[in-house]
Amino acid sequence: MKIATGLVQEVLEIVKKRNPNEPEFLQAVTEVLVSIEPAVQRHKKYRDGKILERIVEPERMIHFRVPWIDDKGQIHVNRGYRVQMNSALGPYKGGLRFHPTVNGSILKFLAFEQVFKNSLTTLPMGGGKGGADFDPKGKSDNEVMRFCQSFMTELFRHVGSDTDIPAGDIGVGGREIGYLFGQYKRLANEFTGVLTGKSLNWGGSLIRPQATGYGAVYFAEEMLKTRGESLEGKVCTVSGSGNAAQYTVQKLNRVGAKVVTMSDSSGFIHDKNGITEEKLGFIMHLKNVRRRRIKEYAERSGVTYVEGQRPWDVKCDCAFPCATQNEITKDDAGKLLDNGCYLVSEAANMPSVPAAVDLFLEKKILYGPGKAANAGGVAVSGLEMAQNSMRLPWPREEVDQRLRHIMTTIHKNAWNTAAEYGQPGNLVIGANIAGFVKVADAMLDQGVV
Ligand code: NDP
Ligand code: 2IT
Repeated sequence: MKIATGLVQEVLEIVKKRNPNEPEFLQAVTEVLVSIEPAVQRHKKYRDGKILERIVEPERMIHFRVPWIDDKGQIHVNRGYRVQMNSALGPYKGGLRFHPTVNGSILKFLAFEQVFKNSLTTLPMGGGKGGADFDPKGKSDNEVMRFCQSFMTELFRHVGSDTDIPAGDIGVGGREIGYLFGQYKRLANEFTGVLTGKSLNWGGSLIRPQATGYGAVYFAEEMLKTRGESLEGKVCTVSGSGNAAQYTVQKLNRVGAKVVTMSDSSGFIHDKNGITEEKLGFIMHLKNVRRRRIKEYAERSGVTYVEGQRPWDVKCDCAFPCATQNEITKDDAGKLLDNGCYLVSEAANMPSVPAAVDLFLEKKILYGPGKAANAGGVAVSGLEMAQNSMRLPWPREEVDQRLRHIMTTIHKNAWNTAAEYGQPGNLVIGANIAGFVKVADAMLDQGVV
């Protein structure tokens, strides 16, 4: 990564001092600030308006106690959060993560990324993120419901369809959104689009479940087009086996690629013959209904299962990280490159450590950073909000076409911005500057707030 200088270095020092022991937040802020430095140097108005100093500070951050009772009658206490990062472009928008590792640093990094990602979508959404250090694994549906009800009992006073609209992320899928929505409706006495990712028959949008994965594949197609190529016949590795991973694999199959790996936090499966749509059906049932481990796929079909490892040393043309932050280390990036991988499209948020990103950029492979490549999820959330406001659902084809158009636009915008700043092909710089400029200009328009 380029070394920070001048103003950026000063702001990073403040961020470090104000947010001790928050490595993920610092990582995300450093990456963005270093790459937008040329825009800040070019435009005095951003320096005079103290945009960098303001943009790194959440507008509001809430954390709260979430007490709940398990099936045996035992009381548990978790910590819930909502980070309302920036509302220059619209109401706060971003997912909720339920995972035992959740803390302020992780949610602030995610909320920070969300601000620029949402700006790139072209839709009117600010950025936020929330969640809890609750682990849904091994909990009954009733326990998850009681947890969600307790969580929303506090959160409901801070959110609303024109204020802050949460959605899913790791550990929060259709089931959790349902329980959260039910409790919001009961407390607020209103049926509004306060959450996205809702079920189809009560306000959800077609294609929202698919959107993150489909979007990451559409983004990969746009990157390949710049070299006159397509995904047909490409061997792809995918990590994760949740929402983002499942629909990445589904779309990759449909465009003629071959997916050879998927994973969960216990290990990865390697199916040389390809995880076809039929085999994916088994994984979807395994993960979404039975909620078991990916290992069972290997046991059933006799393919390789590698315990405790990630899939990055498996030979591939294209890699789609779909699990979590920092899942591609510098070593992993080296292995990917040595094995001939020349495209990485990030469905997960910040899955590559900074040194891995540096390697991808240095080798000039096609690299789509998360805030661009995975923006399809929140983009269709934005389309769900539009449909809720109109009280009219759009057909599948319309939402899918809009999603495809948004991903193409994000790629074009990042590509053109990179060229404008003398870094052709560098989508990190392109996405960060393009996302930043819109937010910064809106902040200037709205005064010192
Ligand atoms: P899910 O909970 O549906 O799936 C998460 C997957 O990642 C699971 O396979 C899980 O394994 C694995 N995983 C989670 N944490 C870890 C970890 N610490 N180490 C290894 N594996 C892990 O979440 P999503 O698919 O929704 O989210 C995946 C990624 O995509 C996240 O980075 C999220 O922020 C990002 N994203 C999601 C969007 C959405 O709309 N859902 C939109 C944009 C980005 P296990 O089951 O063992 O925990
Ligand atoms: O990281 C993300 O963009 C998401 N988890 C989706 C957020 C949303 O509001 O749909």
